[in-house]
Amino acid sequence: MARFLKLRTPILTVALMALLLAVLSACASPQNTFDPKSDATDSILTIYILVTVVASVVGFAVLAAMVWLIIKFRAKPGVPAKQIHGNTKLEIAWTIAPIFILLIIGIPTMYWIAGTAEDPAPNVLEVEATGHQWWFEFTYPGMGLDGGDLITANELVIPVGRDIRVTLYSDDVVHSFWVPQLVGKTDMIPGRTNVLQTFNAYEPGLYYGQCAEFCGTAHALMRFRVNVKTSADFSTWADAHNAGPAAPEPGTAAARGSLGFATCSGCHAISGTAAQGRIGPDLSLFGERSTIAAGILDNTDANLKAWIGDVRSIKPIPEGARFMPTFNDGTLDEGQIADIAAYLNSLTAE
Ligand code: HEC
Ligand SMILES: [Cu+2]
Repeated sequence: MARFLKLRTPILTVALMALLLAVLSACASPQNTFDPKSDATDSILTIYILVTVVASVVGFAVLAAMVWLIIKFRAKPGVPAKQIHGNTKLEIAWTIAPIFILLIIGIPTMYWIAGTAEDPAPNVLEVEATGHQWWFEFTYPGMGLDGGDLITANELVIPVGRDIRVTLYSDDVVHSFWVPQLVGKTDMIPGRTNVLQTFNAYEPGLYYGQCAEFCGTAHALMRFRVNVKTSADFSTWADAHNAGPAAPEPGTAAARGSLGFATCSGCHAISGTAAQGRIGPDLSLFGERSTIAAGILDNTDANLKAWIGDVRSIKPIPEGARFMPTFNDGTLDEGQIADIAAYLNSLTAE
């Protein structure tokens, strides 16, 4: 029994670890940095593997030497300990060996770091990303109507196979821009312009991004998506964004909602319409978005209605003029909220 008690802790630990392994290995891993989907994250992974392999070799070598020394020079009854003072050969060896090890790590690392400063391809797509408490805004200079800005929010849409260069700004506090599978991670600092390493996405898809610098109460809920499209789909999206929505059919929920949206247009813009507010996220082509509320909820009718009704039930947003007000306090009734939701979801590229 006593023996079993002694054994219990290690057995429990091993069982727990096995359970964790089983549970975690079933996870979908949209933020897995071991599964890079761009040239930028590919080189980050290469450096990571190189450093890990070298560090493991050094670690095991030191451990093995230690075990060997402990056994060889253990206390033996009747044998007095040998007194040793210095060993020039050994000292030269353990000075030179680390120099080589650091060169093995340092040269390739420097090579890739220099690569991040290389000029991008001439057809590079320039995007500006601005961090707000607690959402992301994306501006494509020159791609909007009449050579103006095309602006979207919380879903960065980019073409596959083309160099992308993102310039980073912040509107309030320090945020950080991170898309683990595509590019990472650079701070967005108020009053300072940072430029993200140029990256080139390998495949179309939806990639997870998030703010990686604590920025206030809703920091953990400040996410976004990168929607990588084929170049044809990217152009279709940009054209539809600029063209603005077709007028909704009279008498439908969407038509009523388009009128009700006047309540919101002081803060939100929908290109091609009278709504041109810039305090909150641009909602053009909102029906194309996969998520709402800065990437935390799927874009479903129920979630959208809940968000419009009471944002504070979803995000800890302080009461204040610059944030979205609560609307189910009598400002809008359920029917009006449903109509506005229908209108927003009718904003698609077709
Ligand atoms: C006082 C300004 C203000 C008003 C008025 C306002 N909003 Fe917002 N809205 C915001 C801000 C700021 C955010 C970003 C909040 C966040 O995600 O942290 C936001 C976010 C949203 C989002 C999520 C957008 C996204 O990209 O995930 C939707 C949808 C939305 N608002 C709809 C509405 C509707 C519909 C109305 C009118 C009934 C409205 N808003 C009125 C400021 C406003
Ligand atoms: Cu942030």
